[in-house]
Amino acid sequence: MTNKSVKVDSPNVTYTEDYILSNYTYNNSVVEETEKEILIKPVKTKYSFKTDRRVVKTGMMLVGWGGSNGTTITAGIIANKMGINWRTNRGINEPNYFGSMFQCSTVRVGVNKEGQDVYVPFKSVLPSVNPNDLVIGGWDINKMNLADAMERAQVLDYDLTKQLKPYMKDMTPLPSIYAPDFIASNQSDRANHVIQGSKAEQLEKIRQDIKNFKEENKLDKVIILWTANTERFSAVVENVNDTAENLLSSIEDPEIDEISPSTLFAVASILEGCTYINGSPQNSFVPGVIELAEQNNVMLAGDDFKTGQTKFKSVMVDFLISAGIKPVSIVSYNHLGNNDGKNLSSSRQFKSKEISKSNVVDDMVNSNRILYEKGEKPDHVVVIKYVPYVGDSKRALDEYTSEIFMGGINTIVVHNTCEDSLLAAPIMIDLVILAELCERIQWKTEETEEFQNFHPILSILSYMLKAPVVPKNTPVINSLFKQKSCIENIFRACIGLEPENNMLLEHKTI
Ligand code: NAI
Ligand code: DG6
Repeated sequence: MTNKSVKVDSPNVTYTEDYILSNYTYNNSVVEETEKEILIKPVKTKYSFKTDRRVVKTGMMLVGWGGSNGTTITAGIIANKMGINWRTNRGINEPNYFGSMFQCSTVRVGVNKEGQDVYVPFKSVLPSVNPNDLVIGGWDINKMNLADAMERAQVLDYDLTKQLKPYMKDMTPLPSIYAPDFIASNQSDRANHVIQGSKAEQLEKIRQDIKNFKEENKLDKVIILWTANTERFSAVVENVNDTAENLLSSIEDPEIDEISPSTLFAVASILEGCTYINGSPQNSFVPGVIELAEQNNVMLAGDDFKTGQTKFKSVMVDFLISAGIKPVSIVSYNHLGNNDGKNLSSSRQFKSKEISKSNVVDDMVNSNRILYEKGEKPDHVVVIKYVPYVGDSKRALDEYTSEIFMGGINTIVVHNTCEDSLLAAPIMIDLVILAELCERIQWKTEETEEFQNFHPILSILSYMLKAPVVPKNTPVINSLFKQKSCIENIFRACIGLEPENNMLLEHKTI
């Protein structure tokens, strides 16, 4: 598929040198429910979208850069940028971005004169950063250089790592914040590269690191992504981390321990005006962080990359329930042998992951009062076991048991084997590229005078996240189909196109 530019010819869309301006009517319905009826009234809201077309030099800083995900995303981007091919028993491989929904999926934009559907790369709908152009840096509590760390992770083929080593040997993570109470004790031998000092000094050091990275690489913006170990949940404590003001003063208070490294990174990012993404399950975004982001109008997205088992689940359960079938038991078992698995073999860190992997069908269950009574849920169990031998090659086994027609029981069993980090790396790329793009989109309605950004909590990125954080009092969407439609249709609105409705009426009214 060629990389042609996409342009919409419509009175509702204007292309200037710097912006794409679109007028868009959002159709929704307001529902009133009485004892006798459900009354649905269609409503229209007129939106204007303004997308900045200027794609600027962007940096991506990874917390946990020396880990399996951190080294794999770095290696993958370098291999793509340098066009490095490598040999395996099956022949010559070329680098690609498979697994990146934005880089490698397509969008239907209409029909041609012959009545055939026309698809364009999703990434061509709006101007975006090419992942090859991302400048990469980051932190790790372990000081190993990225070339050796890539070998330690044992994710990529031997011939590829051999060719990549010269590009990565001089990449060394910056020292990071280590708080032993937040990650598993089995990680302590990795912590040989840590920032000393009080929380306030650590925060200041991270802020300075971001400033230096930006300046040294002449970057216009930086996005920070947590791909370090899963931490235990932080307690949300009144007067400690419940408001932005309390959180900032707790950071200054040496007596207060309940501020996790990931929360400190989020605060540093916000204060430096950088979007922060949480790829792990812990609650880095305590209420004080969210308030601080809102006050500073800096974007946040989280929690926990949705890569394999959960992505499949958010398709499978959506399919079953929307087919009128009732899942009653979901058992998800997985074993893996990488450092993530080792960290998760500790109960408090496992708990964080268990929570993010367990709430992922709630919206689908709650959408169907024919199958489920209010409050009723399928049994849902998540098991994770650490088996060092299998390394990054995670084995995931799922059993879905459902009630079907006339008392029948249907059991579906799925077994998935895959390198976990090869699933995660393209999702991390999507998160960064799409977050950067979202920073350049503004909207207004007839009621609002000024253009403004999306809400700082970027729920639009839910597709890539297991436990999407959303603005207060707004729904959490886990269904993968709805999540994909959300991104696609918002981007279509930015170029004045209607949502994809799949009606294909032109083929049904001949
Ligand atoms: P990993 O254990 O290989 O890498 C984590 C890195 O973080 C290590 O190099 C460690 O030294 C470093 N680290 C720990 N605490 C740190 C801190 N405070 N500051 C800086 N660095 C620190 O783990 P992996 O496989 O790369 O996964 C990373 C995270 O992504 C984990 O939390 C995992 O649960 C999460 N995740 C991974 C998915 C996958 O498919 N690989 C999917 C969803 C989430
Ligand atoms: C074992 O569950 C380790 C975890 O880090 C997962 O591999 C990771 O969260 C991916 O989970 P999922 O459910 O998206 O495949």
